[in-house]
Amino acid sequence: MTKIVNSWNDFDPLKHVIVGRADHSCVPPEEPATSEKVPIDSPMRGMWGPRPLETVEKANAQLDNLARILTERGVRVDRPEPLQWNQPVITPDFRTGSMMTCMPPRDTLLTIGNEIIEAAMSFRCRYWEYLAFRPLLSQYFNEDPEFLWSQAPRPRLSDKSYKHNYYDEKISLEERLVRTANKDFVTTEEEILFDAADVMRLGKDLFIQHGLTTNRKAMEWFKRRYPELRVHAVNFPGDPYPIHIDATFVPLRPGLIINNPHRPLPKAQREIFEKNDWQIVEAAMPAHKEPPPLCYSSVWLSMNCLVLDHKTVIVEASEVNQLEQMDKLGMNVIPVHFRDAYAFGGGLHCSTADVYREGSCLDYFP
Ligand code: DAV
Repeated sequence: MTKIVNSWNDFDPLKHVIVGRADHSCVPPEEPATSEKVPIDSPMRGMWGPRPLETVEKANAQLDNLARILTERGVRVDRPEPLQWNQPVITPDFRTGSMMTCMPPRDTLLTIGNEIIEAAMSFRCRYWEYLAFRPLLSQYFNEDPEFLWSQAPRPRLSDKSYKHNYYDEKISLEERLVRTANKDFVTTEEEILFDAADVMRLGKDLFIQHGLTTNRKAMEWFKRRYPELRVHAVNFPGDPYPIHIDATFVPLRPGLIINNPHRPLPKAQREIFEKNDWQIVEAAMPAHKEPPPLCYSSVWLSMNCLVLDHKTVIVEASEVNQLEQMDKLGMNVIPVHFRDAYAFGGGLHCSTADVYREGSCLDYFP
């Protein structure tokens, strides 16, 4: 029996990781939590159903290539078992026409030390997504006597969990920004809701983004569940669609974070970093003006990198500005083509989930 699961941050040496798969991915029908995210002028409005096979194959080729590169560097890589996502989800509380994908494992699985938590996600179409990871989690449970396998309280996702009419076609970008500034999001405080990708782990501290996919009740749950850790709510008023922290605020090594210049961390929230001599650097501008077709995420997936250790980072190969900045920041950069996977839920960080990194729970903000 060996120790399989251990990870306290996103930068200590990576030894074991899950890389997503795009098989059977669908564009989900609109639902209260997602309609908010599809911009009004997007050709994706109103569309749903299986994604074109050719795009699935291209994404899988890049995911397989990422897995190969990691394996060659000595990282153990596991892959989920996708379900047939083109099936409705029916519970006593809701019904929706299809599921989505299991591609961005970072949204579903949160590793804190020797524990992996299946997140309490707010999208109805993602209700069963954790099932794709169950064979792996079961295997870790059998192999590692210290592995804690957890699930956050399952949300019901009834109509009470969302603000209806929150979404309105006529709402302008300015109004969206006012909503973000006022912390007025589509979810209510009816139940605990969070995506794992809203949680940035830095040892003893968890920085959790309050936004469209994570509510206040989730913060309260984390505080009670982990009394030995410090939980900080963070928010980025510049983001009209605040979903996930990993294209906004990305640690590269102890003491260094890159921050999306369009979504700066507010002054009051910067204090804890500055007091502890952490440097917050504005991330380089994305190389692309638009995300690829049928993509939910913004061009800022440019900064959604996968850090392998304090000196090594994988960056998307066409993101020339980000590559150059990483180099200047003293990182060895491994460029990997990954844009074909973006539409399936995100970049290099999104598409992976930590199983094992060396290192322990350090206090970076004493
Ligand atoms: O900028 O659209 C994407 C993050 C996906 N995990 C964005 C956030």
